[in-house]
Amino acid sequence: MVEGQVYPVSDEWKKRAKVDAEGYEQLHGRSIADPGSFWLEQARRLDWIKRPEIAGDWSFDEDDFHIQWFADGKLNVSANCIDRHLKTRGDATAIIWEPDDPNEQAKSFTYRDLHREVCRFANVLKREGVTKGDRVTIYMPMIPEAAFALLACARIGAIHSVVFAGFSPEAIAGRITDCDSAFLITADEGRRAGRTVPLKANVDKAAAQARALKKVIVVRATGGDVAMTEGRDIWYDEAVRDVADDCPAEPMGAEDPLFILYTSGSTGKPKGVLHTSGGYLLWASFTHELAFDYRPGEIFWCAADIGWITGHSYIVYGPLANGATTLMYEGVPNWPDASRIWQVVDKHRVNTLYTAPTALRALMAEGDEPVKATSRASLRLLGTVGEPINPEAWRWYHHVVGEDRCPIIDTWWQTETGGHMIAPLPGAHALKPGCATKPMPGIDPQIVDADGNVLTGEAQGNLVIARSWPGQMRTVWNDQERFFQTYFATYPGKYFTSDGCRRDANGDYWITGRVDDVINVSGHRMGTAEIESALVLHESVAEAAVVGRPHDVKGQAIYAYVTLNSGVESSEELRDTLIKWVRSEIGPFAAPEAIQFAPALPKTRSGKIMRRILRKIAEGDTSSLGDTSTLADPAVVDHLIDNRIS
Ligand code: 6R9
Repeated sequence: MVEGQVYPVSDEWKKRAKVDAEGYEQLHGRSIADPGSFWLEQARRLDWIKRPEIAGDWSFDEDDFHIQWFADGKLNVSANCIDRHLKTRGDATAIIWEPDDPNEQAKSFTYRDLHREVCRFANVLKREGVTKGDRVTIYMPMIPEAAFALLACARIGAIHSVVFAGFSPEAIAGRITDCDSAFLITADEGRRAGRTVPLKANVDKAAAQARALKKVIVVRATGGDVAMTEGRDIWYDEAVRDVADDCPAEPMGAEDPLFILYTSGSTGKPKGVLHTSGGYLLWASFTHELAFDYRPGEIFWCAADIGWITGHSYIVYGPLANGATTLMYEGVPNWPDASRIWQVVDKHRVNTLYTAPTALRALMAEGDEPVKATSRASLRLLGTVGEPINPEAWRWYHHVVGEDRCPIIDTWWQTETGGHMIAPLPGAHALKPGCATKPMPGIDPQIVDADGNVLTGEAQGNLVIARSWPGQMRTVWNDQERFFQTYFATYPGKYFTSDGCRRDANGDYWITGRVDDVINVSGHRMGTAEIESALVLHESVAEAAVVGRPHDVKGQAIYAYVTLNSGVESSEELRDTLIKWVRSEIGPFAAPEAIQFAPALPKTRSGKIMRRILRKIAEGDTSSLGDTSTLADPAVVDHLIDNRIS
């Protein structure tokens, strides 16, 4: 990594930014010295039905473990994202929607339009029997109705659980069952890069396994032909015809659940991360305004999918809470050609673009011409999220895309954290390619060694957060014990992020990547254990071990070692079958790039698979396998090296 390269805050940004270096020091200082009054003051950015008088009430200690924020406050999240803007910004654009196909018409919705659409959606949900506290699964393409559906749930106090539209029927069924969701919202089909995705057909397959499911609401998106099950499925466009345009917003406790979002961890089963109403919305709004220096009237484009936390916090909740204009894009950055993302920037005069390093690497591979063919004059700020950004991609983004005039906000955070945790503020922090720089106000990061000793000054180790913040997840759905064990047992009294981190001499934080068995493929977070579980479900497979290896565009690619049941012969055909199997068990993005058949896996004498060795072999770095003396059978390793897939 090139060190020492620093991009100071420009004079222009020093002048125009809401928070400068001194302002940041003050904000952060106060947030740590007096969190109670700091957060009660910040709480004023929301519209409360009952204003809270207590801020954080939490303890990470096992015998008194609890996390609450603004617990005596009452509000409604959808009213905060819509109704309160009607008086001053009713005719301002809330959502711009850009379709997959550039020849189709874009759409836009003012805050007043959004109010009507969300109220009508909420009234349909109510009529179908959805009530406060019910779980509603949302399996939607990137169409405006996806945002309406989230906000409609929030309006009536239902808990949404969005399942990314790339997930398979098996994955949907597992998530429906885990949170006992009787309702599901989907579309006939999705569209991406000119292809259709059979969403309703996937839901039908999932429904066969998910007995909790009672009602399916289907939005007509493509007009494609789909089967409807009498008594269970209804068309949204028919249901919405005769509902009222207004729907009162349900008063909710600040700690009432807002949504569940499933995410991968180091064990097999995805965890239902639960976020609540007041703290989450405050955090989404606060971080969106600060990190992106957001001002009314600006066009904000978060090019993520609503199926991930980034879409929840920075397409829907953060921008709309701030009265922003948020752009929602149905397609992919490089279709029909490598200029598309920049054409969309020009077409809608986007001011801030927030995307993932993997997308930038894919675009960078197409050269500078597709970028230079566009103007991009509207851009003033760029952001990245999802994985560490390599300095080469960072510099390309800065120099070619932003023409050296737009700061890059490299935001480190997680599904669990609700919003940005470590990120530069554009008017306050000098930028370094690949560095997330400084903690947001309220965030108290520490670097610890394996024994939990807190390291000071320049240091490298595991990243923990020493105190709660409003956007912190509150529990794993239905599994408080797992919540505690996963995040608070490793380093008592602290939230363990599972990321490695280095702090440099300036006190800037550099995220080095996961220290658990979670891999990041094109910004999709996956547990290796999840892919292994899927592989061993196949009748031919006895055992599987999955690791990530570096990939130029995707960041990491999936490399699987598979031991077959006795009597089963390995073949190219079986390899293809297993790749298809994983696609159908989890989703296309989880398909291994390489499957190596292995008669045995390297294990310790106590039977633990030595993943460190498997990782090295997959990377082709076999000269430094480290200590193999604890292996039960060292000969296994030679066989693996000889049969490595390059
Ligand atoms: C928001 C999101 C979380 C994991 C996280 C870390 C990695 C995210 C990063 C980053 C380095 C950044 N990560 N942003 N690593 N620099 N700016 O991505 O949530 O899908 O839960 O993934 O992603 O490893 O632990 P999620």
